[in-house]
Amino acid sequence: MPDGLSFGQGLLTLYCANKAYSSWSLRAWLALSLTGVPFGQVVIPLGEEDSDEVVRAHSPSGRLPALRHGDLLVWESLAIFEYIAEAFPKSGLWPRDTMARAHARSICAEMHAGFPAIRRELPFDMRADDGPQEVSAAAEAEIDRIGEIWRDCRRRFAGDAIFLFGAPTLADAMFAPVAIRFHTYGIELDPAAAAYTRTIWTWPEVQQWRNAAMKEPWVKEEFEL
Ligand SMILES: N[C@@H](CCC(=O)N[C@@H](CS)C(=O)NCC(=O)O)C(=O)O
Repeated sequence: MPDGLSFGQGLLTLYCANKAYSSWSLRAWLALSLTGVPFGQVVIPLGEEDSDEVVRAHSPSGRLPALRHGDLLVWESLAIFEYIAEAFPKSGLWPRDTMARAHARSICAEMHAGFPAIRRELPFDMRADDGPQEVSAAAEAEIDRIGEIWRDCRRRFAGDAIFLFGAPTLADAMFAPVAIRFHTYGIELDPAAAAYTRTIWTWPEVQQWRNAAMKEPWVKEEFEL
């Protein structure tokens, strides 16, 4: 039976916010793309008069992304990750090895819950070309911690491959937006972190998302640096 069909849930639709600004939407979109399964997408621009109402019609939290699979609705990025991994088990979205999988879940949870200085000082902006940015000591410490996460994963689980656990997984989807920030804001990185940042920036799916972001008509200064 093809991957996912046992769920029999009908159409998959991802509700995203602006591709230019929504790091959380990108994560869910990358996760779905990793399955290779066709899915629909609806982009709801934030910062418009009716955005709140339209988002709430599709996501009870009032935040995006949200994923509809037939009658089923799932929101919050980590819940979406777990649902997709469960619905498409053959796609290998989490590493197969138990220890690697526990590690991947830990770093995804850490990314999901943390790194407030990076979020505040380097807002996600797929179209940014502001050049090198000065950041606070708090952001520097978070950048160092991310470098440590990437180094540790690659050393322990990646072998010669370029993603965190060898083949691309949900962990790469989770860390992609921060690597994109490092690229677009010209953050100085050690060679290993710079190499992983390049891996993410040149990931064809990331470039596909960027091309769509470049075509979006909405420019919202409140979301930009
Ligand atoms: N914890 C949520 C965060 C989602 C989130 O903050 N989404 C932003 C877009 S990137 C949003 O919907 N913002 C709408 C608003 O704040 O009104 C998740 O993991 O999915």
